[in-house]
Amino acid sequence: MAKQTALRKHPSAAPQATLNANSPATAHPRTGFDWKRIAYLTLVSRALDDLEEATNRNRNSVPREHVVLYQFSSRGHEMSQIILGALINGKHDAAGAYYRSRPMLLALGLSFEDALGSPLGRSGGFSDGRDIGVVCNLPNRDGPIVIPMSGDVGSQYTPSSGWAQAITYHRDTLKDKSYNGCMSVALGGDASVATNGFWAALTMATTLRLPMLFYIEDNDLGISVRGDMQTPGGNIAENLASFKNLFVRDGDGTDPHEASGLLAEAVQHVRSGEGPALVRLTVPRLSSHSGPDNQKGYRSIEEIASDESRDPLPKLREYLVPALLSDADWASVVADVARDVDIALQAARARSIPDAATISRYVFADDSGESDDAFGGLSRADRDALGGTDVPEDVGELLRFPEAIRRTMRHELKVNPKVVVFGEDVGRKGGVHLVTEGLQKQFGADRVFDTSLSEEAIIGRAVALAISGLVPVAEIQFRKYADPATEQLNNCGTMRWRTANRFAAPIVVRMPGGFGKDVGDPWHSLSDEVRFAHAYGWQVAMPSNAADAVGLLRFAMRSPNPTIFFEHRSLLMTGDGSARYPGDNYVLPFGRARVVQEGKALTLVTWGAMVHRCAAALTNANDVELIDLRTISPWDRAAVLNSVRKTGRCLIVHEDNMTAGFGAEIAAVVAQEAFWYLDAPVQRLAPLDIPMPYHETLLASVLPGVEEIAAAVESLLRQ
Ligand SMILES: Cc1ncc(C[n+]2csc(CCOP(=O)(O)OP(=O)(O)O)c2C)c(N)n1
Repeated sequence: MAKQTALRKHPSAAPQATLNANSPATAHPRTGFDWKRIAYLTLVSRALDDLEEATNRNRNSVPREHVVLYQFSSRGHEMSQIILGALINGKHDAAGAYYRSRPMLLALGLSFEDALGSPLGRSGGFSDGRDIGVVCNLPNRDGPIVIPMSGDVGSQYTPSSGWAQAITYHRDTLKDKSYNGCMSVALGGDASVATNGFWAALTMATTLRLPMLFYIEDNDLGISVRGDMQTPGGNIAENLASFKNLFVRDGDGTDPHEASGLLAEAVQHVRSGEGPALVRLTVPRLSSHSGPDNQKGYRSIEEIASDESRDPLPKLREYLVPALLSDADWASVVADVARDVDIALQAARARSIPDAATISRYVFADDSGESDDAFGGLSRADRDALGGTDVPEDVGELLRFPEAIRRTMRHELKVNPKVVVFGEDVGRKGGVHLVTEGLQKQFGADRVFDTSLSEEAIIGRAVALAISGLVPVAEIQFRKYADPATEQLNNCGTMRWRTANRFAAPIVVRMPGGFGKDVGDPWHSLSDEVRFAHAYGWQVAMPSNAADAVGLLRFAMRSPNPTIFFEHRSLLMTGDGSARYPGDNYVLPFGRARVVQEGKALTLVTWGAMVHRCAAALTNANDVELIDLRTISPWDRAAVLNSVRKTGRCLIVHEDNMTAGFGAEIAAVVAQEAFWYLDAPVQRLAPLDIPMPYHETLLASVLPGVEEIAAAVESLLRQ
């Protein structure tokens, strides 16, 4: 049974005489709020839900002409969200929200036409018809934004805490006064408090005392599962009573007086710089979970009726009429809403169907100049001012691979105050691979910093920092440990596309992986780079040497697209990747392969540390063309195809799994595009789908070795 409005106050709550003593009927409307506007928007939200939930009985209904498959009603949640929205008014405030948050967006300035046009899948709006209409976003250069939402429950939290950290960086490090008093808020349901994202963000916000509010709308239901499955006893506010550095409030989200009091108090706490707050308000869910859900089997008629009696809308009317508005005033607000929503509906219906010819746009930024309009990343002017050349200096000293990366970050930190470098142990220790050694000492702990042990928080934070205009360079300690951040990584990669270029989060993720010096194991030696090549919207660099690492990392740090920058462990641990420093301005664009050795008899394609094994395997094979791809997204198809058209033979070597490894992609392209030039089948040499083992002997038995590569070359040459 859904919890009723039982009011459980946090024990440390300051006495709230007016909150408890006055029922909505007797309390005078709280000052400081534009209650008429709150009533108007609450009624608008209700009217939008009415339209979308109406069946064909209603001639005017939206579903009549277009099935709104993903309708998530805000009925019951809307009033307290709109009250909260009225408090989110700082120039650089941001909200991280979820599918039931449209009322909050209305309060932050979402047009009613967009609010209806997006669920209809029409052009314009949140996503130009690319994403479901309840997954919203709201760019705004002069006021609060809504960070692009995702379909994954709980994924809104770490970008929200990341935005709170971005506020502190702009305010304290870049000395931008317009960030003073700004805050971030994350909205979530009671089930979302069970997610990794919630706890990762809570840890971040409380340890760093960030200006962030967690607003939990507790309707005691996930889809069908009750709140006591998500947190013991079903009340997250009670359970967080003793959480350090967290101001907690708990109350009734259907009572306008109480809800406005608790939210105002929490917002004031956050804005004053005291640290984060969490407000849990109980609300009824007055509809099914979503369009396709009929509540059968998990909610009785009595339960539904009991929730109906908690509808905040009549309570709001009772609170405002006659104390603040007359009956006639209320009626006139109702009439205004009907008129305005109808105008919006006609306009939304008149919007065109999205143009399918443009569907591939904005997976990546393009050169049209329009990509610059997206909210996030460096401006074009900032990037141009940084300059750069793709011609390396050839007089630089010989550098090992880790030093090359460190030196590049050091230079970029020096010339660009928007660069921040962070990850687990990257600060005082300088990273477990010592790549960031000395950087914190030189640039300070606000620019080079340690994070909590949460990869989801590292990437979610990076996303928000990038949206705020910074250049985040996040380190994931080992490739395998990016697994917990998969959701944030995927959502980062699709952001530009799914918001139709309204937002982008060009982050750089440095990630060591692959076999080490005579050592491997399933955790520290995973390579699996193909997963990122397969993910949408990511650039993937796999440098084989120090000079390329410098140019590719600098390119990534100035790019409008997100990048996975793979640092091979054997190159971090040995002198294999040493090369001459190509200079502080060297920028190597992605998708340009390097011909390591020219030849006419066979094309050998590889990348990363395998480049060195392949080179060693060719000591007696002078006529083999060795191609180092350098990047696998994008990859230099032209270089490979031109070479194969010349040689007629192609061997691909990599350390990632054979099955569906990136070699499979190359082989397919070569087979399709250069079939008539081939004198032999395309060959691949890669581990046979076995995880990396620990003992040296076992490792050697799994990885392609120099002799094996030489034998494969020889065999293919004979075919
Ligand atoms: C990571 C993830 N798991 C599962 C789902 C499917 N799902 C969508 S909403 C939902 C329930 C969420 O409930 P709550 O957070 O309480 O919000 P409410 O819908 O009650 O407002 C579930 C399980 C999802 N979208 N994302």
